[in-house]
Amino acid sequence: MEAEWAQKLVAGLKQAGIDLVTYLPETRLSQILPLLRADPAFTLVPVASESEAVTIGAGAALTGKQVAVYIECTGLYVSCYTLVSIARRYGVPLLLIVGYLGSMADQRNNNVYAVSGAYIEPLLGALQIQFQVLENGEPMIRYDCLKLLAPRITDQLVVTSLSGQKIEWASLSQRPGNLLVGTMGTALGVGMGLAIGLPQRKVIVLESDGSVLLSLFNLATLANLDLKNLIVFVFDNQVYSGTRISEPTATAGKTDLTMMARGAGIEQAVTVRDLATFEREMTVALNGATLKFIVCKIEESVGHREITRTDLDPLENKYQFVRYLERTEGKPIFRGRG
Ligand SMILES: Cc1ncc(C[n+]2csc(CCOP(=O)(O)OP(=O)(O)O)c2C)c(N)n1
Ligand SMILES: [Mg+2]
Repeated sequence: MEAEWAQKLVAGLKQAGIDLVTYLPETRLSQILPLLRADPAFTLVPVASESEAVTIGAGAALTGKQVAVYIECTGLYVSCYTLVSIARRYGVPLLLIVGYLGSMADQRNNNVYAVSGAYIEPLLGALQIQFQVLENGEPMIRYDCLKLLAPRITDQLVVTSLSGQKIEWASLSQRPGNLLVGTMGTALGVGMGLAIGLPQRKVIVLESDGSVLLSLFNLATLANLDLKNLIVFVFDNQVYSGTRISEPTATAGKTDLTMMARGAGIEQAVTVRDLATFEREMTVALNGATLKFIVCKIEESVGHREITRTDLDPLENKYQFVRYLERTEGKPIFRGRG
C-alpha cells in the first residue's frame, strides 16, 4: 500500500471518530499500523486471534468506544463465529478493515492467495455484513469511464443528459442508437420510457448529479417499475459544471444520490469511486438482466470544453435514432406521415 493511501485511510478513521483499533497484523495494509500508533487519538489493541479482535472490540464498543477491527481476510474465516455470536447477535457496531489478500486487484495475487480471496465477498454477503471494496483510491474522471463503455456498445441504446455527458459521449461514439437529449432533468425519464417500450433491448442512461436532482421523482417511479433492461450511470462531479462557474450541487454537501435511490426503493443502487470498480460494475450491469443504478463519484473535469461539439441537430438525431430502431426492431414507428 502506498504511503499516501495509508495516510488517507488513517485520516479517514480519525475523521469518522474511530478511537480504538483491535488488530492482528497482515501484509497488504500494514503501513497503517505505525501511523495509528503515532497518533494519540487511537488506542491500539494487538490480539492473538481475529476471533478475539471481535470479542474485545465488541466489549470496548459496549463502553462507548468507536471500534475498528483490522485483520487480513483470512481472519474473517477465523472470526466468523464471534462475528455472528457476539457482534451480530448483540448488534454491536464494529468497522472491519480487511486486507483483501487474493483479490483480483491484489498485486501479489497467486494461486495460494487467490483461494483465500475467492470466498470473501460471498462470505460477507452470507453474514449480511455490508462492505465496500476499496481499490487504489485514484479519483476518476468521466471521460475515462466513457472510454471504457464506448467499445462495449453493440445494440444498446444510450441516452445522455447535458454538458460533458453529451459532448464526451458524442465524440467517443457516433452510433445511431445514441439519443443525445442534452437537457437537464429529462434523460432518465426518456430512458425509462425507451426501456418500457422495448423491454428486450438494453437501455443505458448517462446522467449527471444536477440533472438527477432536478428529476428526483424519477427515482420513486423507477423503483416501482423495476425495469430489468435499464442501466443508469450518474456522473456525480458534485458541481453544476456545465454553467462554467461550477457552483456546488447538493451532493457536494450532505446529499447522497445512492442513498436517495435506495430510499426510493432502487435496492441495486451503488456508488463507484475508482475506475477498476467502475469497469467491474459496468461489466456486471451489461451482462446482467436487472436494473442497475450506478452513481459514479468523479472529479470535475473540463476536458469536454475543448472537444468539438457534435453537429447533429436534435431532430436529425431523433430521426436517425428512430429509423435505427425501425431497422433493428423490424417494425414501423413513424407511420402514415408521407
Ligand atoms: C432546467 C435547467 N435549468 C438550468 C439550466 C442551466 N444549466 C446548464 S448546464 C447546468 C449544470 C448541469 O449540472 P449537472 O447536471 O450536474 O451536469 P455537469 O455539467 O456537472 O456535468 C445548468 C444548471 C438548464 N440547462 N436547464
Ligand atoms: Mg454535475
